[in-house]
Amino acid sequence: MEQDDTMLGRARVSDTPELTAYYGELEALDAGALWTVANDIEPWYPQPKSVPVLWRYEELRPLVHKALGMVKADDAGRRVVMLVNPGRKDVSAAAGLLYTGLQIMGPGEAMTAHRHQAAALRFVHEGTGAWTVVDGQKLKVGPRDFAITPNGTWHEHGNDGEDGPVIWQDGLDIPLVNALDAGFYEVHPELHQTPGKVVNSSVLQYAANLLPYGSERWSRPYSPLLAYPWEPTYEALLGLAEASEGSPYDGIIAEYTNPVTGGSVMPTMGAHMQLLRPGQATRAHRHTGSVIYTAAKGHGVSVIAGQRFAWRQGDIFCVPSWAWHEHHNLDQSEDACLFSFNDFPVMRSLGFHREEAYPDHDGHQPMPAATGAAATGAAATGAAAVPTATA
Ligand code: GTQ
Repeated sequence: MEQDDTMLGRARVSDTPELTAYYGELEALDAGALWTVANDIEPWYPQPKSVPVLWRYEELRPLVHKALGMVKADDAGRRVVMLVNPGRKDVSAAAGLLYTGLQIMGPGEAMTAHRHQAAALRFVHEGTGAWTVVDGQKLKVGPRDFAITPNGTWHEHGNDGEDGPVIWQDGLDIPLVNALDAGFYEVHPELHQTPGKVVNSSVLQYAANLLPYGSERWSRPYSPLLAYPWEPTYEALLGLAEASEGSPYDGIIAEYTNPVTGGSVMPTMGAHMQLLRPGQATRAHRHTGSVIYTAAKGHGVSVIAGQRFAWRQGDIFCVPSWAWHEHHNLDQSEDACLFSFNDFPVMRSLGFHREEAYPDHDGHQPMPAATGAAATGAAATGAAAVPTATA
């Protein structure tokens, strides 16, 4: 049955002069009548303010570079161009309660150390000299590597490459932490940590599906492995593609995990890498939780809430909570890979996780025209026809 707000059991009180006066009396006492807002604050299903958006790397990159010349790292703290969802400007979110941005560091630059309640993660777009020190562990990261900065850990970053700037993408749960009024921030008393001698020590310890001696004593709520290099990740996806069908909604998808628990890398944010086979078109589904995607390899189209977004390597796009979405690899010979991060751990731990399959059209949303009107100026248009084949 279609549900609407005129139903019995839903608020449906019409204004009268007496009621309007009454609402004024309540307001004067910092109170209000529930039935005037009930249908808004208890929607039938999620009503995100976030809209689907695609940010083109090609368009952002020159502006990210521009900041390098205009703002000193020491003055900016972090030199980052944020990606702001038109519906979430008030909280600086890219979607839902997730923040993302592109951080640029010039050759030889180093940022000071700080720590905060918000958790962070990094996905490297370009440059070979990036390093980060997280709780005293120096990590070197290159293109398509993924790294985490769990909440409360001291961290500082830099670029010791000689061949140009590093651009990496930051993902943080800042809007979530602020929504819960739980934010704290501290600058390191010495401005820098003293890193341990062994670079990438957690990567060296947690290799090849082996849990090292002593790992049973790891009791922190985040992964002891702090960086996940691209090469073994891609190898694993290729193996998975050979050995399994994968997900009808996401293709060959795997979650970056805490090796000790098998759970998400951090308590508030999870991350995945997925591979779409050549020509693959996934079925549409929707779920609670917001997702920020980055095209790590190849090119394709995603249909999000009925709108078409064409992406290529480096582009970033978001799927708001409960929005239908499906992904298409447009290339008939090359695979495509999408990195993504999400707030699923929060949804799961609070019992808010829900998911459903798109019921019609063989699991696909009606395909919008390639050059149709887009919801936001950043929406992609103009891609080639989407194949219907699935692997
Ligand atoms: O690297 O610590 O993009 O604290 C935003 C806030 C990066 C960071 C951001 C941050 C950081």
